[in-house]
Amino acid sequence: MSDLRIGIVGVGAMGADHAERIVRRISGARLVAVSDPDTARAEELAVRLSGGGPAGGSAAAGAGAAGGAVRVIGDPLELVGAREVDAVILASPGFAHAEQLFACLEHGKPVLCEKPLTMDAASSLQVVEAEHKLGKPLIQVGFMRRFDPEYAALKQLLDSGELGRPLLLHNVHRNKANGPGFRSEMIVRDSMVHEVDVARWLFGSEISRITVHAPKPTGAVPDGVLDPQFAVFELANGAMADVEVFVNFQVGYEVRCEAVAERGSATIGLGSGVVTRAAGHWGGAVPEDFRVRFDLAYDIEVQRWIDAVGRGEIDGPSAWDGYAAAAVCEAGIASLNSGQPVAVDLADRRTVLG
Ligand code: ISE
Repeated sequence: MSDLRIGIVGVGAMGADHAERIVRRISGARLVAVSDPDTARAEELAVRLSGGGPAGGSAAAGAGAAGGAVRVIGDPLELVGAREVDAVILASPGFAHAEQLFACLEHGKPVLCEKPLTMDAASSLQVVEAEHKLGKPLIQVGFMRRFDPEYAALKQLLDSGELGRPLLLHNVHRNKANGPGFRSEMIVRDSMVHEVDVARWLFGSEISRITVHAPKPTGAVPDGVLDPQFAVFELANGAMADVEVFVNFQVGYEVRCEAVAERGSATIGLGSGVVTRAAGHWGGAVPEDFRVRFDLAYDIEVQRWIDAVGRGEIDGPSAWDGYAAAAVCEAGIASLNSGQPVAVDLADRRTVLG
Protein backbone atom coordinates (compact mmCIF):
# COMPACT_ATOMS: atom_id res chain seq x y z
CA MET A 1 0.00 0.00 0.00
CA SER A 2 1.34 3.47 -0.82
CA ASP A 3 2.19 5.96 1.90
CA LEU A 4 -0.49 8.29 3.20
CA ARG A 5 0.40 11.81 2.09
CA ILE A 6 0.16 14.20 5.03
CA GLY A 7 -0.30 17.98 5.08
CA ILE A 8 0.30 19.90 8.32
CA VAL A 9 -1.43 23.20 9.06
CA GLY A 10 0.55 25.23 11.61
CA VAL A 11 4.21 24.49 12.14
CA GLY A 12 4.83 26.14 15.50
CA ALA A 13 6.15 23.97 18.35
CA MET A 14 3.61 21.15 18.00
CA GLY A 15 3.22 21.16 14.21
CA ALA A 16 6.99 21.15 13.69
CA ASP A 17 7.29 18.29 16.18
CA HIS A 18 4.67 16.29 14.25
CA ALA A 19 6.43 17.10 10.97
CA GLU A 20 9.70 15.62 12.30
CA ARG A 21 7.78 12.65 13.62
CA ILE A 22 6.11 11.92 10.27
CA VAL A 23 9.38 12.21 8.39
CA ARG A 24 11.65 10.36 10.80
CA ARG A 25 9.65 7.92 12.93
CA ILE A 26 6.25 7.09 11.48
CA SER A 27 5.73 4.36 8.93
CA GLY A 28 3.13 4.37 6.17
CA ALA A 29 3.07 8.16 5.88
CA ARG A 30 4.94 10.91 4.07
CA LEU A 31 4.93 14.65 4.67
CA VAL A 32 3.99 16.44 1.45
CA ALA A 33 2.81 19.93 2.45
CA VAL A 34 2.92 22.48 5.28
CA SER A 35 1.16 25.78 5.82
CA ASP A 36 1.82 28.52 8.35
CA PRO A 37 1.14 32.27 8.48
CA ASP A 38 4.87 32.60 9.19
CA THR A 39 5.98 31.66 5.68
CA ALA A 40 9.68 31.84 6.51
CA ARG A 41 9.18 29.29 9.28
CA ALA A 42 7.26 27.00 6.94
CA GLU A 43 9.91 27.37 4.21
CA GLU A 44 12.71 26.58 6.64
CA LEU A 45 10.94 23.44 7.84
CA ALA A 46 10.07 22.32 4.33
CA VAL A 47 13.64 22.74 3.17
CA ARG A 48 15.02 20.94 6.20
CA LEU A 49 12.63 18.01 5.97
CA SER A 50 12.87 17.73 2.20
CA GLY A 51 16.59 17.33 2.63
CA GLY A 52 17.36 19.81 -0.15
CA GLY A 53 17.12 23.45 -1.18
CA PRO A 54 13.91 25.14 -2.30
CA ALA A 55 12.96 24.53 -5.88
CA GLY A 56 10.22 26.10 -7.94
CA GLY A 57 8.78 29.03 -5.99
CA SER A 58 7.65 28.05 -2.53
CA ALA A 59 8.11 24.32 -3.01
CA ALA A 60 11.05 22.61 -1.39
CA ALA A 61 12.45 19.65 -3.25
CA GLY A 62 14.96 16.92 -2.64
CA ALA A 63 15.25 13.49 -1.16
CA GLY A 64 14.29 13.84 2.51
CA ALA A 65 14.26 11.19 5.19
CA ALA A 66 10.90 10.05 3.82
CA GLY A 67 12.08 10.48 0.27
CA GLY A 68 10.00 13.38 -1.02
CA ALA A 69 9.52 17.08 -1.41
CA VAL A 70 7.51 19.14 1.08
CA ARG A 71 5.48 21.94 -0.51
CA VAL A 72 4.72 25.17 1.33
CA ILE A 73 1.14 26.26 0.69
CA GLY A 74 0.29 29.74 1.95
CA ASP A 75 -3.45 29.29 2.35
CA PRO A 76 -4.33 26.54 4.90
CA LEU A 77 -7.64 25.88 3.17
CA GLU A 78 -5.80 25.34 -0.11
CA LEU A 79 -3.60 22.79 1.67
CA VAL A 80 -6.67 20.96 2.94
CA GLY A 81 -8.10 20.82 -0.59
CA ALA A 82 -4.81 19.99 -2.34
CA ARG A 83 -4.96 16.83 -4.44
CA GLU A 84 -1.62 15.58 -3.19
CA VAL A 85 -2.80 15.72 0.47
CA ASP A 86 -4.61 12.57 1.68
CA ALA A 87 -4.92 13.50 5.37
CA VAL A 88 -4.34 16.57 7.50
CA ILE A 89 -2.81 17.37 10.88
CA LEU A 90 -4.21 20.60 12.33
CA ALA A 91 -1.69 22.15 14.69
CA SER A 92 -2.89 25.70 14.14
CA PRO A 93 -4.20 27.82 17.04
CA GLY A 94 -7.62 26.78 18.34
CA PHE A 95 -9.40 29.84 16.92
CA ALA A 96 -8.56 28.64 13.38
CA HIS A 97 -9.82 25.09 13.85
CA ALA A 98 -13.54 25.42 13.08
CA GLU A 99 -13.06 26.73 9.53
CA GLN A 100 -10.23 24.28 8.83
CA LEU A 101 -12.20 21.32 10.20
CA PHE A 102 -15.21 22.18 8.03
CA ALA A 103 -12.87 22.31 5.02
CA CYS A 104 -11.52 18.84 5.92
CA LEU A 105 -15.07 17.50 6.12
CA GLU A 106 -16.03 19.16 2.84
CA HIS A 107 -13.07 17.52 1.08
CA GLY A 108 -13.58 14.20 2.89
CA LYS A 109 -10.07 14.38 4.39
CA PRO A 110 -9.24 12.55 7.63
CA VAL A 111 -7.84 14.97 10.18
CA LEU A 112 -5.91 14.73 13.43
CA CYS A 113 -6.87 17.97 15.18
CA GLU A 114 -4.83 19.24 18.11
CA LYS A 115 -6.91 20.38 21.06
CA PRO A 116 -9.09 22.34 21.52
CA LEU A 117 -11.47 21.06 18.86
CA THR A 118 -12.88 24.58 18.52
CA MET A 119 -13.22 27.61 20.77
CA ASP A 120 -16.71 26.94 22.14
CA ALA A 121 -19.30 24.25 22.60
CA ALA A 122 -21.70 25.55 19.92
CA SER A 123 -19.14 25.43 17.10
CA SER A 124 -17.79 22.08 18.33
CA LEU A 125 -21.29 20.65 18.22
CA GLN A 126 -21.70 21.93 14.65
CA VAL A 127 -18.50 20.08 13.75
CA VAL A 128 -19.83 16.86 15.36
CA GLU A 129 -23.11 17.19 13.47
CA ALA A 130 -21.43 17.93 10.13
CA GLU A 131 -19.17 14.89 10.51
CA HIS A 132 -22.11 12.72 11.55
CA LYS A 133 -23.98 13.70 8.37
CA LEU A 134 -21.11 12.33 6.30
CA GLY A 135 -21.68 8.94 7.90
CA LYS A 136 -18.00 8.18 8.60
CA PRO A 137 -15.59 9.36 11.27
CA LEU A 138 -12.96 11.70 9.84
CA ILE A 139 -11.91 13.63 12.94
CA GLN A 140 -9.59 12.45 15.71
CA VAL A 141 -8.70 14.89 18.49
CA GLY A 142 -5.14 15.18 19.81
CA PHE A 143 -5.66 14.26 23.44
CA MET A 144 -2.30 12.51 23.56
CA ARG A 145 -2.40 11.51 27.23
CA ARG A 146 -4.64 8.57 26.19
CA PHE A 147 -1.64 7.14 24.28
CA ASP A 148 0.93 7.59 27.04
CA PRO A 149 1.84 4.06 28.22
CA GLU A 150 1.39 5.04 31.90
CA TYR A 151 -2.03 6.58 31.38
CA ALA A 152 -3.03 3.60 29.21
CA ALA A 153 -1.94 1.19 31.98
CA LEU A 154 -3.95 3.16 34.53
CA LYS A 155 -7.02 3.01 32.30
CA GLN A 156 -6.58 -0.74 31.91
CA LEU A 157 -6.23 -1.20 35.67
CA LEU A 158 -9.37 0.83 36.42
CA ASP A 159 -11.34 -0.96 33.70
CA SER A 160 -10.28 -4.35 35.07
CA GLY A 161 -12.28 -3.65 38.22
CA GLU A 162 -9.42 -4.89 40.40
CA LEU A 163 -9.50 -1.72 42.53
CA GLY A 164 -13.28 -1.54 42.67
CA ARG A 165 -15.29 1.52 41.70
CA PRO A 166 -13.21 4.65 41.02
CA LEU A 167 -14.10 7.48 43.40
CA LEU A 168 -11.61 10.30 42.99
CA LEU A 169 -8.95 11.52 40.59
CA HIS A 170 -6.23 13.99 41.62
CA ASN A 171 -4.39 15.68 38.74
CA VAL A 172 -1.35 17.94 38.61
CA HIS A 173 -0.48 19.74 35.36
CA ARG A 174 2.45 22.17 35.40
CA ASN A 175 4.32 23.93 32.60
CA LYS A 176 7.66 25.65 32.96
CA ALA A 177 6.46 28.90 31.40
CA ASN A 178 4.04 30.40 28.93
CA GLY A 179 4.09 33.80 27.23
CA PRO A 180 2.24 36.79 28.76
CA GLY A 181 -0.45 36.29 26.10
CA PHE A 182 -1.51 33.00 27.70
CA ARG A 183 -4.61 34.39 29.43
CA SER A 184 -6.72 32.86 32.19
CA GLU A 185 -9.31 31.38 29.83
CA MET A 186 -6.54 29.76 27.74
CA ILE A 187 -5.33 28.00 30.87
CA VAL A 188 -8.76 26.35 30.95
CA ARG A 189 -9.28 25.84 27.21
CA ASP A 190 -5.74 24.89 26.14
CA SER A 191 -4.25 23.29 29.26
CA MET A 192 -6.94 22.08 31.68
CA VAL A 193 -8.78 20.61 28.69
CA HIS A 194 -6.34 17.68 28.87
CA GLU A 195 -7.49 16.74 32.37
CA VAL A 196 -11.10 17.23 31.30
CA ASP A 197 -10.52 14.53 28.71
CA VAL A 198 -8.51 12.36 31.10
CA ALA A 199 -11.26 12.42 33.73
CA ARG A 200 -14.04 11.60 31.21
CA TRP A 201 -11.95 8.84 29.63
CA LEU A 202 -10.50 7.21 32.75
CA PHE A 203 -13.79 7.19 34.62
CA GLY A 204 -16.02 6.57 31.58
CA SER A 205 -18.49 9.28 32.49
CA GLU A 206 -19.35 12.81 31.40
CA ILE A 207 -18.54 15.79 33.63
CA SER A 208 -21.75 17.40 34.75
CA ARG A 209 -20.49 20.31 36.87
CA ILE A 210 -17.24 22.24 37.19
CA THR A 211 -15.87 24.78 39.65
CA VAL A 212 -12.65 26.61 38.90
CA HIS A 213 -10.94 28.44 41.75
CA ALA A 214 -7.81 30.55 41.59
CA PRO A 215 -5.50 31.47 44.47
CA LYS A 216 -3.60 34.77 44.49
CA PRO A 217 -1.61 34.40 41.25
CA THR A 218 2.11 33.77 40.94
CA GLY A 219 4.19 36.92 40.51
CA ALA A 220 5.39 35.47 37.20
CA VAL A 221 2.27 36.51 35.27
CA PRO A 222 0.93 39.90 34.17
CA ASP A 223 -1.89 41.50 36.16
CA GLY A 224 -5.23 39.89 35.47
CA VAL A 225 -3.91 36.41 34.61
CA LEU A 226 -5.11 33.74 37.03
CA ASP A 227 -2.30 31.20 37.28
CA PRO A 228 -2.37 28.68 38.93
CA GLN A 229 -5.94 27.45 38.84
CA PHE A 230 -7.59 24.71 40.85
CA ALA A 231 -10.68 22.97 39.50
CA VAL A 232 -13.16 20.41 40.76
CA PHE A 233 -15.09 18.27 38.27
CA GLU A 234 -18.26 16.44 39.31
CA LEU A 235 -18.94 13.46 37.07
CA ALA A 236 -22.34 12.12 36.15
CA ASN A 237 -21.49 8.72 37.71
CA GLY A 238 -20.88 10.33 41.12
CA ALA A 239 -17.06 10.39 41.00
CA MET A 240 -15.08 13.60 41.43
CA ALA A 241 -11.78 14.91 40.09
CA ASP A 242 -9.56 17.80 41.04
CA VAL A 243 -6.87 19.44 38.97
CA GLU A 244 -4.14 21.93 39.63
CA VAL A 245 -3.05 23.67 36.44
CA PHE A 246 -0.01 25.93 36.82
CA VAL A 247 1.42 27.07 33.50
CA ASN A 248 4.24 29.28 34.80
CA PHE A 249 5.72 26.94 37.38
CA GLN A 250 9.30 27.92 36.36
CA VAL A 251 10.77 24.48 37.05
CA GLY A 252 9.70 22.28 34.13
CA TYR A 253 6.88 20.10 32.82
CA GLU A 254 5.11 17.92 35.37
CA VAL A 255 1.97 15.90 34.70
CA ARG A 256 0.78 13.23 37.09
CA CYS A 257 -2.40 11.82 38.47
CA GLU A 258 -3.66 9.52 41.17
CA ALA A 259 -6.88 7.57 40.93
CA VAL A 260 -8.51 6.52 44.18
CA ALA A 261 -10.91 3.60 44.10
CA GLU A 262 -12.78 1.50 46.67
CA ARG A 263 -9.95 -0.99 47.18
CA GLY A 264 -6.80 0.89 46.25
CA SER A 265 -5.18 3.81 44.52
CA ALA A 266 -2.89 4.10 41.50
CA THR A 267 -0.51 6.90 40.62
CA ILE A 268 1.19 7.69 37.31
CA GLY A 269 3.59 10.40 36.19
CA LEU A 270 6.08 10.20 39.02
CA GLY A 271 8.84 10.62 36.45
CA SER A 272 11.05 7.95 37.93
CA GLY A 273 13.35 7.62 34.94
CA VAL A 274 17.12 7.61 35.39
CA VAL A 275 18.21 8.59 38.90
CA THR A 276 21.71 10.09 39.12
CA ARG A 277 24.00 10.83 42.04
CA ALA A 278 26.51 13.54 41.28
CA ALA A 279 27.91 16.80 42.63
CA GLY A 280 26.36 16.26 46.04
CA HIS A 281 22.81 15.68 44.72
CA TRP A 282 20.71 12.73 43.69
CA GLY A 283 17.64 12.67 41.50
CA GLY A 284 16.20 12.64 38.01
CA ALA A 285 15.47 15.26 35.36
CA VAL A 286 12.29 17.32 35.04
CA PRO A 287 11.22 17.41 31.36
CA GLU A 288 11.40 20.82 29.73
CA ASP A 289 8.00 20.64 28.07
CA PHE A 290 5.20 18.44 26.75
CA ARG A 291 7.19 17.44 23.66
CA VAL A 292 9.69 15.71 25.94
CA ARG A 293 7.26 14.27 28.50
CA PHE A 294 4.81 12.94 25.91
CA ASP A 295 7.21 12.15 23.08
CA LEU A 296 6.33 8.46 23.04
CA ALA A 297 2.62 9.18 23.47
CA TYR A 298 2.69 11.41 20.37
CA ASP A 299 4.53 8.74 18.38
CA ILE A 300 1.97 6.10 19.35
CA GLU A 301 -0.93 8.49 18.75
CA VAL A 302 0.20 9.49 15.26
CA GLN A 303 1.19 5.96 14.21
CA ARG A 304 -2.16 4.57 15.32
CA TRP A 305 -3.98 7.42 13.59
CA ILE A 306 -2.10 6.78 10.32
CA ASP A 307 -2.85 3.03 10.55
CA ALA A 308 -6.52 3.72 11.31
CA VAL A 309 -6.88 6.18 8.42
CA GLY A 310 -5.63 3.40 6.14
CA ARG A 311 -8.62 1.34 7.31
CA GLY A 312 -11.05 4.27 6.96
CA GLU A 313 -11.36 4.62 10.75
CA ILE A 314 -10.15 6.69 13.68
CA ASP A 315 -8.38 5.17 16.67
CA GLY A 316 -8.63 7.63 19.52
CA PRO A 317 -10.66 10.55 20.86
CA SER A 318 -13.51 11.46 18.52
CA ALA A 319 -15.13 14.74 17.54
CA TRP A 320 -17.68 14.01 20.29
CA ASP A 321 -14.85 13.87 22.84
CA GLY A 322 -13.61 17.22 21.54
CA TYR A 323 -17.11 18.67 21.83
CA ALA A 324 -17.68 17.31 25.35
CA ALA A 325 -14.35 18.80 26.46
CA ALA A 326 -15.28 22.15 24.87
CA ALA A 327 -18.59 22.17 26.75
CA VAL A 328 -16.80 21.51 30.07
CA CYS A 329 -14.20 24.21 29.36
CA GLU A 330 -16.90 26.72 28.48
CA ALA A 331 -18.54 26.05 31.85
CA GLY A 332 -15.09 26.18 33.47
CA ILE A 333 -14.40 29.66 32.09
CA ALA A 334 -17.81 30.81 33.32
CA SER A 335 -16.99 29.38 36.76
CA LEU A 336 -13.60 31.09 36.81
CA ASN A 337 -15.37 34.40 36.12
CA SER A 338 -18.21 33.93 38.60
CA GLY A 339 -16.45 31.94 41.33
CA GLN A 340 -19.47 29.61 41.35
CA PRO A 341 -19.95 25.98 40.28
CA VAL A 342 -21.36 25.87 36.75
CA ALA A 343 -23.41 23.04 35.27
CA VAL A 344 -22.12 21.69 31.96
CA ASP A 345 -24.60 22.13 29.12
CA LEU A 346 -24.02 19.00 27.05
CA ALA A 347 -26.26 17.87 24.19
CA ASP A 348 -27.74 14.41 24.44
CA ARG A 349 -25.33 12.07 22.70
CA ARG A 350 -27.98 9.71 21.39
CA THR A 351 -30.00 12.57 19.93
CA VAL A 352 -26.96 14.00 18.14
CA LEU A 353 -25.36 10.77 16.97
CA GLY A 354 -28.49 8.69 16.57
C1 ISE B 1 -0.14 23.02 25.29
O1 ISE B 1 -0.87 23.44 24.17
C2 ISE B 1 -0.35 21.58 25.53
O2 ISE B 1 -1.14 20.91 24.94
C3 ISE B 1 0.39 21.05 26.70
O3 ISE B 1 0.21 19.68 26.85
C4 ISE B 1 -0.08 21.78 27.92
O4 ISE B 1 0.66 21.33 29.01
C5 ISE B 1 0.11 23.27 27.76
O5 ISE B 1 -0.35 23.94 28.91
C6 ISE B 1 -0.61 23.78 26.52
O6 ISE B 1 -0.35 25.14 26.34
